[in-house]
Amino acid sequence: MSSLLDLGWTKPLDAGFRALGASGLIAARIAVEHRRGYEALCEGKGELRTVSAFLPGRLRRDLGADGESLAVGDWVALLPAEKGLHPIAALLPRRSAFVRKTAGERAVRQIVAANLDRLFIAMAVSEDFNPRRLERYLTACANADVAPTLLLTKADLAADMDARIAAVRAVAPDVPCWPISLVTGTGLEALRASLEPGETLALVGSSGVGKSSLANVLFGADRQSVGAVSDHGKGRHTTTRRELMLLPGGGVLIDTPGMREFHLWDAEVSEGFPDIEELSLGCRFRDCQHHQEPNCAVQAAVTAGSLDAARLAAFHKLQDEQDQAARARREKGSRG
Ligand SMILES: Nc1nc2c(ncn2[C@@H]2O[C@H](COP(=O)(O)OP(=O)(O)OP(=O)(O)O)[C@@H](O)[C@H]2O)c(=O)[nH]1
Ligand SMILES: [Mg+2]
Ligand SMILES: [Zn+2]
Repeated sequence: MSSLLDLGWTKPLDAGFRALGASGLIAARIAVEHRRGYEALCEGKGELRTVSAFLPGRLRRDLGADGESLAVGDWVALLPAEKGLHPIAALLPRRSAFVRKTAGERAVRQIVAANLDRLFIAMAVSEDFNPRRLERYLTACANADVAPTLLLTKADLAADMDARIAAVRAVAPDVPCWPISLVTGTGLEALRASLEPGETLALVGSSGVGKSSLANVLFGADRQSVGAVSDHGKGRHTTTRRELMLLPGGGVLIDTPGMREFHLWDAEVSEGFPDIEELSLGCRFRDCQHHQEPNCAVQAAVTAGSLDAARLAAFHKLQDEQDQAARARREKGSRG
């Protein structure tokens, strides 16, 4: 028998739910977002069931006024169903939100998943492998207070796994990094053993790296469609929507569509670069940008060979992106 606890229900959520005061409300977790509504998981007769829900205009406007929207992983209070559809009465307090800026011209904040405990960043050891992209994901994690775990997928295709791991360690010395292969079974036992009941996990990464294949292994069933070819990556996405599903041992996993690019939304870049942050304590100027300033400890580390110049360049690039985005937001704001 499954309950809200398996979905990640907590004491603070319970308190938030009770504080709403109204009777007849149903606690539920958003599992899928459709064009016109949502699927939510809730308790019914001692079991978990899926119900359809919609966001009434008033609540949508209230959330929108705070720059918010509803996302997969959110906890909500539902009203009793009207013609099979539950109106959403309230959004319960969010513990965390993993966000990105959508790709393309129209830059908007997109919540990839809400109320996460851990984020599995799936990166294949093959062509997909890219430490610079990893830095972006890790910076977003640090800003969202979500613990990252790197899954080096398709480990069976690695020509030199030690070199891959060394490249990861250079940008993420403290992040758990697990080689995973569905072909040889590498890493699966440890991954399963790490799952905690009631924990909320999400799988993110490029298209075709094996997220849904891995999700199916963890679900112990073919819940998610899987790409037919082993390395598509040419803009074809097999998974087209985010979906939260219950794991056999309790806890939930959110599978997500592959992301072609990962752009940060309103992030503090230094949080993703603790090594540079620490070095900068030795810079002469408090507000040193680590370019040409005199007595810059960060530049000194590059000269001494203890900090990779490419990593500092990546740091500067992300910071420029964030500065530009902040300017654009201010201009948009002042234009109304
Ligand atoms: N060699 C190898 N192939 C794998 C492994 N895991 C998955 N694949 C293959 O990779 C392809 C893509 O897998 P998916 O699980 O659909 O990838 P995805 O990350 O969910 O892709 P999107 O849904 O498009 O984001 C499939 O053909 C899988 O069989 C692995 O460990 N080794
Ligand atoms: Mg998929
Ligand atoms: Zn400096």
